Amino acid sequence: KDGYNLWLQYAKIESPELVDAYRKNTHKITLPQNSSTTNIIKNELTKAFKGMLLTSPEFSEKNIENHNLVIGTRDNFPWLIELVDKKQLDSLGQEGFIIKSTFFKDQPITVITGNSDLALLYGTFEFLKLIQTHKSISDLNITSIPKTKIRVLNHWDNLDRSVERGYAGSSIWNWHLLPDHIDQQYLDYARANASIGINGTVLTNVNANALVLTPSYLKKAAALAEVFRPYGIKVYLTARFSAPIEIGNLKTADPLDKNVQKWWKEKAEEIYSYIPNFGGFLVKADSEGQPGPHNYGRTQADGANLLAQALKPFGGIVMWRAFVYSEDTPDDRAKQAYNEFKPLDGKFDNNVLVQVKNGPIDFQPREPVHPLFGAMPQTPLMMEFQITQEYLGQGTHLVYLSKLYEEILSTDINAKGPGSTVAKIIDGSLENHPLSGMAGVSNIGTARNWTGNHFGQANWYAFGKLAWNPYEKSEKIAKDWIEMTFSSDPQFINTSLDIMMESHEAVVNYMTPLGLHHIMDWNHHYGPGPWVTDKHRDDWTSTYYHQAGADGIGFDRTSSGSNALSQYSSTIQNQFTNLKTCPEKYLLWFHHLPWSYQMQSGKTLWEELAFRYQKGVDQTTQALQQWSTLEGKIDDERYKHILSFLKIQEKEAKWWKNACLLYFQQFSKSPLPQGVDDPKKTLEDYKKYNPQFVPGI
Ligand code: BDP
Repeated sequence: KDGYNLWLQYAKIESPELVDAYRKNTHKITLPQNSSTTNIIKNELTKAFKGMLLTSPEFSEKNIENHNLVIGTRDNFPWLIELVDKKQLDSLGQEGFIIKSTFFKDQPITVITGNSDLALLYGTFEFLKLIQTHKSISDLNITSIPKTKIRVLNHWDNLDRSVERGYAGSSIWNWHLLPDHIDQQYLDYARANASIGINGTVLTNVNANALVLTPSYLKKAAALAEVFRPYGIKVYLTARFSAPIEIGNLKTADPLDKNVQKWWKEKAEEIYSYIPNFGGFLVKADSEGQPGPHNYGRTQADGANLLAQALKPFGGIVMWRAFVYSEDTPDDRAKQAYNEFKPLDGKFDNNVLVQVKNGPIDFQPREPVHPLFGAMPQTPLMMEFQITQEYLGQGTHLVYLSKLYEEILSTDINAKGPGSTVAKIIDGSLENHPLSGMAGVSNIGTARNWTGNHFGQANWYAFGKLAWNPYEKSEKIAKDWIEMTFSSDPQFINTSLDIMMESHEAVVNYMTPLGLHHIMDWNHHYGPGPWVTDKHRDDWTSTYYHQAGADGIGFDRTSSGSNALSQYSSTIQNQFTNLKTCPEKYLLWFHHLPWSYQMQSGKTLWEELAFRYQKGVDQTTQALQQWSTLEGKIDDERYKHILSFLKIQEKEAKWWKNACLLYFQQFSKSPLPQGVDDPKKTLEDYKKYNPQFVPGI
């Protein structure tokens, strides 16, 4: 019970009635062995039923008489066409599946079908989830088709096995021992991802090292690709734009240079000779020191198309990141990606997706939606969420990120009238794009439980579920996850669910309430640092973002300020410009307001800010108390691990609250309102704390 098995615990089911019902429906399984994927299905079912039902099902490849679970494609069982409508089957594509309770010659059976072995694997995991969550399996009629095509993890893993913004140990890719040694963890990784529908992995950091494109590393990547293939997972690599210079001995990486184009074409051919099902490239260019087309006076489209053309003959794609901003540009950082990319709409090749972070700055605890969503109708836009909690307490704080993801996906950006949600943009349905996708910056490392914090697993799980179906609800996802991972005890489920569902609002409250952002400490991004100022880049300081002074606080992004609001649809512009209709959660993102400004609650802005910080602390205290009531409900190992992390979180929530309030109080010059606890230390004390040493607050 160390968490290694993630949500695939397959814990023994205690209720004899349930066990009986499940056994009746699963003890004889028909499953043709076509491929390594069907072999994986067989092993999964064996493992699952042994764990949950203490049985070993009987398998047959063909025989259906007296069998009760039939798993196969139309090619395996031509009679399926009579049970499942042909049109319906056709609509499933290669990954969708159907699970249906039906009859075979008067004999009740459950059928799991689809158009590929991978679809059968996905269907099997869904079927097992029903049993893991103690649902009835006697009257099923489920059709599930992924809404997005490319569902990838982005590993920010370096070749030396360090992980940029990783808080769960080292990289799981052991480059030193690859390709000769295939670690069991690679298989377990692929299995876990397949169980939630993830179908791709970018192995390397966006701050890329060109060496990964050299033959010795390609052989290693190929070994991983081979392990992942039966699980439906493609390997992608990050491409360093200057690779033709660094590993190709060319003098330039100019995208319009014939030799550069030739170099990438040959490189693509070489990669495919090692990895026949290679997915393509992810690229960070012209950003934070990474080279890119700007170096040659070219556009982002010139850069992306260079790689797209090289990959095209092999069916590969380019995920070109929109995270482009520069200290040399005088404009508000929040506006720069839009300024750069919007004019290029329609200029990208059709195997390019532009990958956009959920918000316009950088994975803050809360950001409004990125203005590029809805602004590039001719270009497939891919969502980039961060699963690793760079700005949200990293490895220690319990934050269920699905709420953040859902908030963004369900935002109506009104690009084509009401109902134009971000989900519809990223699944391609709003503009009928055949390509679509969602990327999640991975939180996985060598930690025994994969993610450091046990609840970090929920964010990996939820990302997969939302990539498959961006309309799914966080609460449902969390409930399933808790039950699959921990326990079916109703008190356990309800209490953990409460903690998870509150957790995102809590972290926003104790870190960056009311639309504040980017006020974390320098470089490590862990604790508070509203005082960070005077660095070599203004747009990496806190004072640039909060603008606190005697006159008030907040970044004016209306027409009297940076006018970032002009990048949104007129509906959003009007709503957010007007102080009466701007949601308070985004208030200081868009407005600079006096400390005495009256909030909806009737309190002044200063008082409200103080109360929000206090509320965040109180929410962590409550989570800790709630968790304490669960002792004995699950194994001690995970219970205690989580308990100690919640204690750290409570302490650090106080650190955030005290440091930020004391800092802002210098400008508001008002006392803390009643009900807000007095800090025990001075601002100077809090400034000295660092993540390695946070004393009692
Ligand atoms: C920021 C991280 C930095 C990443 C960058 C990116 O601080 O480490 O390289 O994003 O997304 O959040 O490229």
